[in-house]
Amino acid sequence: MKIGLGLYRQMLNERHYRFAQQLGVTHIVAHLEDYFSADPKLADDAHDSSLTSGSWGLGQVDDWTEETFTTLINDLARFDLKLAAIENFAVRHWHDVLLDGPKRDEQIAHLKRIVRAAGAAGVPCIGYNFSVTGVWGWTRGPYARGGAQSVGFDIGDIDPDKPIPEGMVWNMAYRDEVGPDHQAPTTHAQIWDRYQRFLDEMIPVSEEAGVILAAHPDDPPVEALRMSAKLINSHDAYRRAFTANSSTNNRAELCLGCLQEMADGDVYETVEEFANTDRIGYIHFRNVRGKVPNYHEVFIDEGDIDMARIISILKAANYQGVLIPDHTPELECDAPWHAGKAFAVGYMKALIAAAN
Ligand SMILES: [Mn+2]
Repeated sequence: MKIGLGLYRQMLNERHYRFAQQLGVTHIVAHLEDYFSADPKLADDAHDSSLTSGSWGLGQVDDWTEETFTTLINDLARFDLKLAAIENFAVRHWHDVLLDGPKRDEQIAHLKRIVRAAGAAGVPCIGYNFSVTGVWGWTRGPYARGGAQSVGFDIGDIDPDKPIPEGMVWNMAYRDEVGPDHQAPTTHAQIWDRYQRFLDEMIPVSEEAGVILAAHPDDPPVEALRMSAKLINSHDAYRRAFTANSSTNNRAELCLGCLQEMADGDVYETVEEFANTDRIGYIHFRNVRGKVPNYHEVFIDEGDIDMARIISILKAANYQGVLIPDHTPELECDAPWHAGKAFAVGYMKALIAAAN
């Protein structure tokens, strides 16, 4: 088992590589796009000025080429860090794959070029979230220990059927003007058909390129939001994703928080099953209290999941992959993002050391 740190695009700089190295993590999961405008949790992080300062970084990434990936891998190597995965395609890469729009085939061809470039550079894994709504519907409040600000999902606090304006996916505009009309609803059958075609075309390329494709579950894992059906919103839906394409290049970006939030299933049984069948790309290691339709994200050591039990299951399955801390509640200090990650990583290191 290895511990990594997820870094957003504006954190891909020397300062954050040193931070990771000082925490004792060995791997980085990198986001190459800026999601700060879309995600309320990240929008708050963006106000933490300690995130953006650094002497150099990857800079603006317009296209994802072999050179982009090689530059990142070489930068990390200077700090004895390895790239575990790229997390998420950009919305501009694949909005019509998600929506079955007119540019769908063109965008699939581009995604294939990205996967081949990643493979040529030595990127082992790309995580993705096959979702029309993206992360939407959270509320914020003092949900974690000591009143720490965190995110939650409370179905009574939102309008779950609020329509998506045309021109948006994942809370982000993919063209200059959005609306005035609303996007057509996406049914359960439609999202699974789109996903099946995505797997059919992408997994063979991922095998040739030697790049694992790892699916994050829906967050929040409800049936539908904004009139768009969710794809991986239950333990059984995750299993169905692997039945849809049996290649072991088809894996999970296994988010323990989302798994626990799901209405069905047992998080320990599912983790054991996926670890023993080579279905884990990498793991988002976080904790939560409650399930859909009402739950709160909490500190790693206060939620419903027994994190030590998860580590012992992974150890028994001889899991050799990477775990990264995922969202954390904000610790009240000048650098809430860094403090939250440092607390989670320290806790993870201790759990692994104790298991060994
Ligand atoms: Mn996650």
